[in-house]
Amino acid sequence: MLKRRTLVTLVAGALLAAAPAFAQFQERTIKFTNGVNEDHPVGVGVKKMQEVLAAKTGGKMKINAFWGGAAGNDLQATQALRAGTQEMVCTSSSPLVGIVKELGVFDLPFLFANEKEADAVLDGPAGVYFNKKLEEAGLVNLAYWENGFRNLTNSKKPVAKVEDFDGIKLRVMQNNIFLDTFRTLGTNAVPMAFPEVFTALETKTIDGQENPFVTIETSKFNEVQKYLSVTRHAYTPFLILYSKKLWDGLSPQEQAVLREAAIEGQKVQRVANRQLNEKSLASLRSKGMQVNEITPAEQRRMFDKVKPVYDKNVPTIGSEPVNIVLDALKKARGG
Ligand code: TK8
Repeated sequence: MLKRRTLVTLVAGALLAAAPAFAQFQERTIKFTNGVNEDHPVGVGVKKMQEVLAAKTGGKMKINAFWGGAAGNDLQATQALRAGTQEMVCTSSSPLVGIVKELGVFDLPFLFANEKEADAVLDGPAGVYFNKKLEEAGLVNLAYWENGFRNLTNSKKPVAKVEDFDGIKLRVMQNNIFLDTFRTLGTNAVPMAFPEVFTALETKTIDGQENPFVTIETSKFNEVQKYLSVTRHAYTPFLILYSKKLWDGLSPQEQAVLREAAIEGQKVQRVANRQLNEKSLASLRSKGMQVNEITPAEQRRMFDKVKPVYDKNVPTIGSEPVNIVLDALKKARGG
């Protein structure tokens, strides 16, 4: 039997031994904002990040997450990161083209065919290339997460073929390539930040919008949208950004643990998103949305119609990022 004093000494010794393990970490509360709601798989990824941080920093580093655009839109948040007044944001790449023009590649219509291609591009040298561009703009990208393939919804009419886009007043992200694409397809496209979309749809200021199934469902757009068309016209990745200004003030251990947490988060987030994708489509149907599948032939017609968008926008994006992505795609397609 251990004497009481021995036990106390042992426990105290263990505590002392444990303390230096977390000495490289400071008490930090990291502000993280995004536009989707917490039941989006981004919530699964953030929860994972919180768990990793709790375990690896002895609870010293914490993420305080704001959902549903409650703390402003993603572009404002990204500017706050650059200014060093906010730590983190999860944002689509598209609203950031005014900051990093090279990201416009991801807005080119019908670029990726499936998630496998997206992963191959983003997790390879192309992903590293964009991370470098982001860093030059004051943004550290910890990982690429997934929003998914974007699909059209509207409250006006079923859209099954190219001609049906005509006359729909459509919200697009704050992004010239999306504007160009959807104007070319015949819609009256207007740029708008994500947190304003639900109300604009509800008040019929706009007829439609485009987002992946999971985002449509978790943002409840089905409550104000009748028609869903499976267009899969773009895959615009989520970026998990950290303010470079604030990043540079972190210890190497803090930086390493944040990167690790974002990659652990990526794994579970992508899995959750992909599992939910088809379920969300079924669920949107059962909640009353009328779904139009787009035939491959019709998707081809859409692609032919928006081809001029490539010619017009590639010079602005730059041939370097476009070629890097096209090369990565070629490899992914086994060519
Ligand atoms: C969420 C946005 C959104 C995006 C958009 O913050 O704006 O339509 O697809 O999912 O990043």
